[in-house]
Amino acid sequence: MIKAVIFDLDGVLTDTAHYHFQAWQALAHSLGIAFNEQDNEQLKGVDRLGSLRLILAKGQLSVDDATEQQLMAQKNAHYLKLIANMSEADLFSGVRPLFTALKQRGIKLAVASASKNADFVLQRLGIYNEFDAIADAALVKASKPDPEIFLQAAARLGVAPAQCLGIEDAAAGVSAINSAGMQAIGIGDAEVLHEALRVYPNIEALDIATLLTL
Ligand code: G16
Ligand code: MG
Repeated sequence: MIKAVIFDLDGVLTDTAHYHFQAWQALAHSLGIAFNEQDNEQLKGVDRLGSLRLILAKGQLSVDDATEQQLMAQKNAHYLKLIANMSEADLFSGVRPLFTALKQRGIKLAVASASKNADFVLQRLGIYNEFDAIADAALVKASKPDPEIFLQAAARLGVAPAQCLGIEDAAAGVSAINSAGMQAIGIGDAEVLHEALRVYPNIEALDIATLLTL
């Protein structure tokens, strides 16, 4: 019986996954490294340093620590510009009704996001206060696919992992949910997210009755 739903943020509740892609692509191109949406699938849900290292490895580049810091700052400055004007209108449709339906059934809600910008985005979307717990990059050491962030969210909710359902748009995130001993729902491409129990093209398509029987 599901007692809590733990949502990924970027790509599940709003389209920031696309802004992350744009900012990483610009950085990769500035380094002379080819980078397209397919390459980006590997980066989804992966923290900032892990993402940078995947791009550098693709270009067979190695840089010192100071340069890594500078490149991450460059990407984040670009990303912050892209999200500066976000508002409640950027919340994916279907999210509010889903939250309401889950709350009516006494189900707790949490966020598990690898992003250091999660609080800012949640506030912009007007949903910061909707959650019983928020686990973000500031709280955990290990990046998805490690289960740590989902386990932290469950611990903060006081719900056993087996009674949690996680919703993710990233292959690394689905692996993290499975490793945490939770049920995984994917949002996006069924091939990319084949480790999930069920995959829906977007959050609006998600069928709550089915979810709650899992
Ligand atoms: C997100 C994105 C990733 C991004 C990571 C770190 O995770 O999916 O693409 O690299 O956060 O973001 P930042 O640079 O803002 O700290 P999630 O878990 O919300 O999908
Ligand atoms: Mg995501």
